[in-house]
Amino acid sequence: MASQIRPLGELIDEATTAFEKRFGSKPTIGARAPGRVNLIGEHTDYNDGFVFPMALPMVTVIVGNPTTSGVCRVETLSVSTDEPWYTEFSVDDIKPGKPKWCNYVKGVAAQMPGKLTSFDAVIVSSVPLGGGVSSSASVEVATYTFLEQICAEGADIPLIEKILKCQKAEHVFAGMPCGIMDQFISMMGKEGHALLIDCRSQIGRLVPMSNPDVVVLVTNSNVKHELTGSEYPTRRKQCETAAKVLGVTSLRDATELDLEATRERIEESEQAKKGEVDKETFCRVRHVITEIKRTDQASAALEMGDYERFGDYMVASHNSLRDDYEVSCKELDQLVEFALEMKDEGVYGSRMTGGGFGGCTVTLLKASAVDKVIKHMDTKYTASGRKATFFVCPPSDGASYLDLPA
Ligand code: GAF
Repeated sequence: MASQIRPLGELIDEATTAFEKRFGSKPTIGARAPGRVNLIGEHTDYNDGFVFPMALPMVTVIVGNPTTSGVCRVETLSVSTDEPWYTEFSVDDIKPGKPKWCNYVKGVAAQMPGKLTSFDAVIVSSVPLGGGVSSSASVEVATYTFLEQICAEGADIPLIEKILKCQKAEHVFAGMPCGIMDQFISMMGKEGHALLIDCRSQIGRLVPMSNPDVVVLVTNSNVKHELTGSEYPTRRKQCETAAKVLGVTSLRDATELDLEATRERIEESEQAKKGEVDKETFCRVRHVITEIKRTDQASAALEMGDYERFGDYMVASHNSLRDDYEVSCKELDQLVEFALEMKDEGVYGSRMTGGGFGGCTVTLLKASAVDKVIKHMDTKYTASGRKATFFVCPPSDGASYLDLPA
C-alpha cells in the first residue's frame, strides 16, 4: 500500500500547537514549500543543462511571528538526528554551526535583502529527510517565503533572485555546492505540471501532467550512503575540469560535439598527460551530454502523451547514472529492476532520482497498476532485507503564504 501523505491542515495544526506551547502566543505568519521529485535530467543543472522536476505534495511548513528582540528563536519538529529541536541566534551574528538543521534557516536569514527582522518560528515537514527529494531546499524556500512577509525588502526582488539566495544558503551554510534545480522547483512548481528548467537561461516551462490514468510513484529505498557528501563535489569538479579541457564554458556547450572526438580530446589533452584529468572523466561527460539531450526529448514525449517513450528515456537515464556517472547504489538499482519487471502490467519507466547513493526512485505507471506494482516491489525489496516506503505523488504547487486560523 502507498503511504498516506500528511494533509497540509494537519501540519499547520501541529506547528501552531507547538508554537503556542513554546512561545505562549499564536503564530500569525506562515509559509509552505514543497520537496521535489526529478522526472529526468540528473546532475545536469550545474552543467547549465535541462532538468525536468515536479513539486511534491510533501511540504515544509513554517509558522511564526516577527519580534523586536534581535534574537531569532526556532524550533523544528522534523529532525532525523539526536540534535536539539530548539535553537537561538542573533540577527547580528549569523554563522553556520550546530544544530545542522538550522543552517538552512540561518543561511536564508543571512541572505535576506535589507535589514533582517528577528522572529520566533516553528518548522514541521512531511518531506522525507535525507530521501533525495529536497527536504533541505524545501526548508530554505519555506524560510524565504516566511521571512519575506516580515522583512520589508524581501518580497520586492525577482523570483529568480530569491531562488539564487536559497541556493547560496545551501552552498555557504550547508557546504553543499548544489545546482539550482531544487530551490527553483520548490519556488515555482505548479499543480498538475512538471517544469522543464533550462538551467543556463534560468527559465522554466510548465508541461501539463494531468492525465488521471498516469501516475508518479516515488519509492524511498530508506538507505543513505555516506558517499553522498563527498562524491557530489567530486562529480561537479570533474565536469568543470572537462569543460576546461574541451574549451567550453560548461558541458551544455559540449552537447553538439561528437562523443568519440570528445573522448579523444579529453584523453589526449595536456591536462590528461599531467594527470589532472581522472580516468572516469569521459564517462562523466558522456552521462551529462546524453542526459541533457534525453531530458529535452523526454519532456517533448511527455507533452505529447507518449508515456512509453518517456519511460524508455527514464530507463536510459538510470543506466547512465549507474554506469557512467556512478551515483546509483545496489538498493536503487534493485528498486528500478523490480519496477521494470512490471512493464507488462503498466509500468512505463523507472529511475533513481536526485543526487544518488540512496534516497528515492521515481516510476511512471498506469494508475490502474499502482497497487499491483507496489505489492511486487515491496515483496521483492523486503525479501532482499530492506523496507521501502511508497508515495503516489500528484504534481503539486510551489511555495506559498499560509492563511493561519485567527
Ligand atoms: C541534488 C542537487 F541539490 C541538485 O542541484 C542536483 O544537482 C541533483 O542533486 C542531481 O540532479 O539534489
